[in-house]
Amino acid sequence: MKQTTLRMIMAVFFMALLIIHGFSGLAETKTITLSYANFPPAPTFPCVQMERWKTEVEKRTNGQVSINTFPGETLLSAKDMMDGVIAGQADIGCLCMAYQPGRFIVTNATSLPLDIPNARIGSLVLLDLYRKYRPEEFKQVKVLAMFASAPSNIMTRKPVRTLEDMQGMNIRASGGAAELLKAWGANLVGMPMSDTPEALQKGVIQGLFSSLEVMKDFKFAEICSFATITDKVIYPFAVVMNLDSWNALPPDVQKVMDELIEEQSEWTGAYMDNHVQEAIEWSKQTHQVEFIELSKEEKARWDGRLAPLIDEWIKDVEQKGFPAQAIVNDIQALIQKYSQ
Ligand code: 3IO
Repeated sequence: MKQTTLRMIMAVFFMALLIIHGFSGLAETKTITLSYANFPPAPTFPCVQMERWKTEVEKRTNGQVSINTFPGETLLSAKDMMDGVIAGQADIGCLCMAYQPGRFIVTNATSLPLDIPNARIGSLVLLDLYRKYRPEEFKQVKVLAMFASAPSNIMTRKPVRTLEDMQGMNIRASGGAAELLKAWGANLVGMPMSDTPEALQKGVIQGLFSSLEVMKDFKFAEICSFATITDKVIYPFAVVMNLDSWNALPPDVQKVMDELIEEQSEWTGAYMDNHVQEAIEWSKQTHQVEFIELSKEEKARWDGRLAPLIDEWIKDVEQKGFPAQAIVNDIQALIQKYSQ
């Protein structure tokens, strides 16, 4: 009798174990699906980093999370990205902060002519700056990564060898980069990168000011036979997530994404720097693009035009109530830190 009772208790115990295990198994297999919106086409670097992040998250969560990516403004457009993510039209979105300079004042300070040497350092500087200041405009989202393009160069249909060559030319840029073009005397045309291929094709613009990998990724080398090397100013990007979507994630998934923030930012910068080199070679080989180096005297003239920009920015932004001088000092110190 005692034996039987013991066996029964054991049997009930093991059945309970099986049921509990079965349920937790079910919970594990229930996948979380997230949408991730992006503005440029799939082959470009913001989308390459998006696919890399998707792969890493899916792998590191053992398939618990599944990401659906939407490149090329198929879910949200370049300028709607931040508001679209806040409103929950996408769970995650990748945006270029230079397209809304007044909205992202602190992070866009990385687009001042402070000579960030490459995209890897730019990305690390930008992420640190964000983490130090935690600007108000990010309070409604979770930041998943920040990264920078490589320093910008002028890509044009006609050669630009002197400041005079650029006068009267319509050249496209956004944010901080646009201020440089104005200082050099070009006709600035402001628009997101996603609108640039059509504007170039139609002749609305005769060139653009951005990082050189676009010569290959957007095939701009087919139209722009010349690139003038300035190596000035990056464009800052952010990957943001809807706060409700973030708060609904289990802690282990949040941990995976948190641990990816810095790694993803640095990975993207390093990818960009390598890809620029590849695109330069491709543009020379495939489309005989001429890369123009400014003479020493000419470069001094170009740099001279930029000299007032930082002080003007500090004055303007101090008036808006930001610690502008401290922000500039921090960026310079961070460039030093990551250049060692
Ligand atoms: C950029 C934006 C989208 C796709 C590729 C890109 N390479 C550099 C940028 C920087 C940028 O946002 C811009 O508008 O030049």
